Order: sequence, then C-alpha cells, then structure tokens
Amino acid sequence: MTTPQVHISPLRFKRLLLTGAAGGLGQVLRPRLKARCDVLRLSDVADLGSAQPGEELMPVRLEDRAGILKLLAGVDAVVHLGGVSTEQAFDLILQANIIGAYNLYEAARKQGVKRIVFASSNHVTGYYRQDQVIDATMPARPDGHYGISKAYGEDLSRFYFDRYGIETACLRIGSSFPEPKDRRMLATWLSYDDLERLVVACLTTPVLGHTIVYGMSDNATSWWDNTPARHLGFRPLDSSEQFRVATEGRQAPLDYSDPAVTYQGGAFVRTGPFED
Ligand code: 15L
Repeated sequence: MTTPQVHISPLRFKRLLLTGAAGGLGQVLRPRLKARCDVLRLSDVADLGSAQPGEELMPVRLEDRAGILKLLAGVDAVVHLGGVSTEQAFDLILQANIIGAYNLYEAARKQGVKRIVFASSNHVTGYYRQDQVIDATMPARPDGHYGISKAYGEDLSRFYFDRYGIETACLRIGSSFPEPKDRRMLATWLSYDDLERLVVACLTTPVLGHTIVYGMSDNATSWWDNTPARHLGFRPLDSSEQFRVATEGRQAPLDYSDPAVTYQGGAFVRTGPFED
C-alpha cells in the first residue's frame, strides 16, 4: 500500500507577497504577515512608506501585465488585497479588479506560485435578503459592478485551480473595521485579529483547494454559514456583541422602504452615483 502524498504548507514562508498593502486591511496585515515570513514583498499604487527590516517594496499597477509578472517572481504565496474595494466607475473596476485579477493569475501560473488568498467581498452576495442565511455554495447575487468584479475573481480563481492546480481561498470579507459602524455591521463585522486568523488559516492549511469563505467574526447575528469552509480550521474568537448596545443606541430608526435595510449588501444596493 502506498502512502498518499500530502502537500503541507509551511507555517513560516520564505517570501510572501501582499498586494494592496497601503490600504486599510493591508496596513493591518503588513506587520502580522511579516511575522510569518523571512521577506514580505509589498505592492500598492498608494504610498507604502519606507521598507522595514525584512520588507521589500515593489509598487506596481495591477493593469501592468509585465510588472505583475515580475512582482510574483520568487514568492511562495500571495495575499491579494489590491484593487478597487468599493463601488466605483466601471472603467476603474475593469482595470484593477478584472484585468488586474487576470494579470495576477497569469503571473502565478507563469511563476509557479501555487497558493493565493484573494480578497473577495460579501458584495458578491449582497442581493440576498437580511432574513436569509446563505452559504458559499449558493449562487452569486452581486449588488453592483464591484461585487460582479469579485464574482469574476472567484470564478477566475476556480478556473486556475481546475486547470493549473493553483489553490485559492476567496475571502468574502464582511466589514473589517476596529468596530461595527452601524446595525448591519453587527452581522458583518470581522475583527482585525479574526482577519489575521482567517488569512493565516488559508495560508497554512495543508490542503486548501478552491475555497470560498465569509470573513466574519463569531457574531450573534449572522447571515452567513461557513460550514463548507470548516476544513480551513478557521475559528473566529471575537464577536460584535460587545458593541451592540452602543451601536444600536446611535442607529436612526429603520426605514423599511430603503433597500439598504432589506438586503445584506446594505448601502451598496442603493442606486449608485455611477449610473446614467
Ligand atoms: C466591502 O467590500 C468594502 O471594501 C468595505 O469598505 C465595506 O464597505 C464592506 O464591504 C461592507 O460591506 O461593510
């Protein structure tokens, strides 16, 4: 009898790449990922400051195909936070999130990078209602062009897994801020420590495959069931409950004619400023 070969990811990496490193969550993960690798390569179009020990800065635009190819040379794994992270004009989303995602996966294929943690978003399923509990096996219902671009990234990464064996965790991140800003975020909140736990679980789980997981803390109110991603071993330890009284106290009365109150995507489902 032959022993099946298991690919075990290292708990410590030689070189990790973090894109979108100057953004809100990029700044949170920068020191935390540095603790997990010898060299942390950082990229963004915004200012990255100066390189700290063990960091290397390589600012590249996601739409720059040749630049992205160089960016992925010699990295063990990628945490891809780069791109547009809110609803914006379609042409911006097209460049950074759609062409950019294609460039990243093509570069991974050519450079032999085998694992990517992709920052997707809860807005892939923002048109499910707040009285529904959904899981990642249910069809996408994006709430705008931003959500559609993330759904594209999820499908693209599944294709690169099926065709080339590049493993990806698509993190449908909820609302990752120091604390929930409103009543909706009591359900969607992801603490920074749970964000780190989630990313580390995705980087280090021996067999990742292609997995879609909602990025949320252990909130009492929840619209998302992460059972299909239990193999990751991600156990959130924080909860939004500690903020409930204060958050509900400053919340204006709910207007049930507002679609933002009905749908999981909140304000993202309102007609945006980018429509004719
Ligand atoms: C997102 O995808 C955004 O990047 C973030 O800024 C939040 O607005 C979050 O969703 C949310 O749904 O709260």
